[in-house]
Amino acid sequence: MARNEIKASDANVKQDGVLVVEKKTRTATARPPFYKVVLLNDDYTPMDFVVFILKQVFHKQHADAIRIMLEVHNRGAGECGTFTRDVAETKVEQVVAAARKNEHPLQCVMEKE
Ligand code: TYC
Repeated sequence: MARNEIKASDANVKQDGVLVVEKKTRTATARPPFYKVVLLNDDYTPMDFVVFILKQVFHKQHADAIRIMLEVHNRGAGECGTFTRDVAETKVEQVVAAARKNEHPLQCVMEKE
């Protein structure tokens, strides 16, 4: 709808023959952008470590952690969750920090939805 078009829901009243349009205030809040956090496969990071990360950082149940780890292993990448930008950045940093501390090459990235 064009910006200045009068909506049926606007409260329209005539005062002295003049149409007065009382615009409804917008109440809907815009959804903040969300980011997918994605784990990438490599040939060296142990499967157990990836499962540990999925449980520790992404709060996955054991069965879900195994399923996501195998998806990454078989397909090359897999989604760990969707978060606001700050939370996604923190998760990526936590994964990469834990991986480097344990000398694993595991990569984790975020993608705008
Ligand atoms: N491909 C790894 C292996 O065979 C396992 C792995 C899974 C690595 C998921 C990274 O994000 C990953 N040990």
